[in-house]
This record gives sequence, C-alpha cells and structure tokens, in this order.
Amino acid sequence: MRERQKCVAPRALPRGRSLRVALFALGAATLPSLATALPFWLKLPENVSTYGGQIDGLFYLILWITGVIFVVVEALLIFFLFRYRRREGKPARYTHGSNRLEVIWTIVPAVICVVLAMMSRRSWAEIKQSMPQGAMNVEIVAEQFAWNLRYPGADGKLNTPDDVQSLNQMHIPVGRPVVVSLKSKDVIHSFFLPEFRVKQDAVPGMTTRIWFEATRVGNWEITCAELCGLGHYRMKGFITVETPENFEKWLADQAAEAAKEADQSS
Ligand SMILES: [Cu+2]
Repeated sequence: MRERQKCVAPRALPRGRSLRVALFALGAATLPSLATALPFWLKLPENVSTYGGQIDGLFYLILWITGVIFVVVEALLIFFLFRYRRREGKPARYTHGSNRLEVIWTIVPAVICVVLAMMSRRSWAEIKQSMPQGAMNVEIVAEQFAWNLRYPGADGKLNTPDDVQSLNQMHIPVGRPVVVSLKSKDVIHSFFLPEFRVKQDAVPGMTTRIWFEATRVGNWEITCAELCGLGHYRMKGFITVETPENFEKWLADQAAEAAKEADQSS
C-alpha cells in the first residue's frame, strides 16, 4: 500500500516548480501588451469623443485586471479538482485553511480597488461633476419609444417660443461641447451614444445633465440602453456631427420648416 502511494503522488522537483512560476509570471506580465491584439468582438467601438480615451484606458485596465484574475482562479480551480481528486486508499486531509493567504487575498483586491478609484477620480470629476463653459445646450425628453430633442432658437435660450424641435434626429457641431439636459416622460430610459462613451439614465421627475464633445464629423446612432417596454428594440435615434456652418444651416432650416407648418395650421 505504501509503495502504491509513492507512485501515485510523485513530488515535483523544486526546479520544475520555480520554472512554472516564472513562466506564469512572465505570461501575466505580458498579457496587457496584447490589448491591441484583442479580437474585434472584444474591442470597444471607435471613439469620437474628447474624453473617450480616458474612459477606454480605465476600461481596458479593469478588463485586464479582472481577466487575469478570472483565468488564474479558474485554472487553479480545475488544477485543484484534478490534483486533489478522490483516490483509493488516500484519506482526505481536513484543514482550516491559511490565515496568511486569506489576509493576502483580502488586502490585494482592496488595494486594487483603492488604486482604481484614485485613478478614475479625475475623469469622473471632469466628465460628471462639472459642465464645460461655452457649451451648446440641448434638451432631450425620452419617451416610449422615441427621443424628443429641443434646441434653443435665435435667443439662445431653451423653453422659449423660438425653440427648434426634432424627433430622433440629433445634430451637433464638431469641436464644441454639448450639454444635454435629459428627462423622461414615462419610464426609465438610458441615453446611450457608444462612440461618444456616453451612457446616462433618463429618470422620470428628474433632469440629469451630461456633456460631450465630438472630435470628428460623421453619423452614428443613439440607442436606449434600458429595457423600457415592448418597443425598446426600436427606440433608436441618429446623431449627426457636422461643421459649425452646416449645423447652423440645419438649425435654421428646421426653424423655417416649423414656422411654415405653424403658418399653414393657423
Ligand atoms: Cu427606452
């Protein structure tokens, strides 16, 4: 019986073990450099917002930290399942565990969380806690299942008779910050502009202000990122970023069209 036990559980050579540890450490250290080699379905959409780079940097950092921890934990789980499987003639050893290990795996994640909180503090303050000067104001009221937009007219003020309204079509000038006052008529919606790294809930009874600035001209989609009812899937809008001249022309055209319609109906 004793001889059999010896055959079943050969002891690993210390040299082999240190080689494995070294290889593992090398792999874990070089993984983040592969961020650019991610498959397309793991990559974020293109970024067309001034602060998108900061958010992406934090996002990829968190992805790599949690990704490496996930792979290590799952690999160890599978390894231990195999290594300590039930074997004939080998009684189980009951153990309380290791206080030192428990302290380590409590302190390390806590330190990682504090470092991440400190790293994201500046971006959070810049993006969420202050609104830029000289921004253009737009009001967006979400409803089942559309986005109602309101632009200030010639007086530059919202909620005056010369406001310009638009349904599901957002136009903004490139290179100028836009402050959106977000509201909801019915249920909670979520105003989501993936390429601008903007996602904000629209909550009934509340006005939430968010801002962003486009870095280039183009067309993208507005989606609702909150399951808001049966028509949620079709709650889609379009955002067009254009040159300041084209934007002013679009705004003037919309105002002229609205004036014409008002004339016809009176
Ligand atoms: Cu919605």
